[in-house]
Amino acid sequence: MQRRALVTGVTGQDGSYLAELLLSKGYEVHGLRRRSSTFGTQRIEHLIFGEKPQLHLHYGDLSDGNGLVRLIREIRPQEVYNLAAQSHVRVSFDQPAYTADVTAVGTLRLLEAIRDVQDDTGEQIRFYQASSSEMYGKVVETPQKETTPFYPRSPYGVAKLYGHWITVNYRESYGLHASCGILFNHESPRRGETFVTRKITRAATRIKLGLQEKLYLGNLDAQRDWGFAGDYVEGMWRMLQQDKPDDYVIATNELYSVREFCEKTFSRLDLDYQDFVEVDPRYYRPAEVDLLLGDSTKARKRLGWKPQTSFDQLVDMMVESDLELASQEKALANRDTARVRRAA
Ligand code: NAP
Ligand code: F7E
Repeated sequence: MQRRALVTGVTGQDGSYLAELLLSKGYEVHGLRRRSSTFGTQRIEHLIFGEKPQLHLHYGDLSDGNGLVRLIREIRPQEVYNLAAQSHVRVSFDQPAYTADVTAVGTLRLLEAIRDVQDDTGEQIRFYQASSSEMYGKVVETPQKETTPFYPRSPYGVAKLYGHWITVNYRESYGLHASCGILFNHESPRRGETFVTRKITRAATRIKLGLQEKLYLGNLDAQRDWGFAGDYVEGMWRMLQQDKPDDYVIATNELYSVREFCEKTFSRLDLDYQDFVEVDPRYYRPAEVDLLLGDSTKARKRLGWKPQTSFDQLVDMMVESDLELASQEKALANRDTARVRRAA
């Protein structure tokens, strides 16, 4: 029997990779999309257009509990992956209540919808919650593993901690097959452009082609455990294939600083980052997370999961993709200049 999955946050970085993975495994895949004045489906266009659309999109929002119940009743998924969130840490300081409503209470609304429909139909719905290493925040031990106490440092981290614990609580209270993936930072050419890695690869490639002069960043000394998003969605899927639900850290177990990410990216383009990168305190956060380093031993042992992409390969992949994007931008700019010259 073909399995059905619902992915919230399907238009985001992870949603697009997870949808591809599930489709490759033969799932019927449904995705939740928000209404927006623009399309917002760039990352999944290859899955929704074309001769045979593969991905079924539904309008919905984590702030609309009734809509979630209706949708789950209609789709009757066996697996639900909750990837939707206001996911930007810096933005969560500007929009703390909104972040709590979507990222924290939104998870509760989805769990309630699942519980309602599961009770009515008697069919099990397995649930994945996108928990985050941001919950460790001001870390109390290094590296961080499943048993490390949490100490969130942002409204986002606090909201994710609520989503995490309410998922654990619904598992323990109602016997839901609900698992949390505590994922450390993961990046890709599809990463949003305001997260630091993509901001760096986008700017460095534009600088290389003469489209930009400087790159303004905040704390260059912050250290992160950066993996490839395409590898991490495999871990999400594996969690829901286990007989028993549980929580797992997914990480590379390697640490680099923002400064090292800059060095690596610019040198890949034969440039010295020190000539182009400037610190702008506007990008500092009211409370910073200095270091996040994961220990993914449990996922490696129990799920047989491990990262397939090295740090260097990740940087190469992002630089190559953004160089192509910058070339297209340059070609367009040249064409427009030629058009203006002809018209003058
Ligand atoms: P992302 O690219 O920012 O995607 C977030 C997704 O959530 C988008 O599809 C977005 O829709 C959707 N969304 C936002 N608000 C919503 C709402 N009110 N109702 C329904 N959908 C909403 O994030 P990502 O990097 O793919 O991360 C996926 C999940 O993992 C997030 O929950 C994030 O917090 C968590 N996480 C990420 C990382 C990481 O390093 N990437 C690490 C740990 C945990 P639009 O496209 O319309 O904006
Ligand atoms: O920042 C520093 C910044 O925004 C990383 C989300 O996916 O991962 C992500 O959250 C570090 C921080 O990611 C700039 O201060 C310096 O220390 O790329 P980021 P994040 O905050 O770690 C976690 C695991 C999630 O769950 C989140 O959803 O880089 N930094 N200069 C900067 N960061 C940004 N964004 N922009 C700068 O200019």
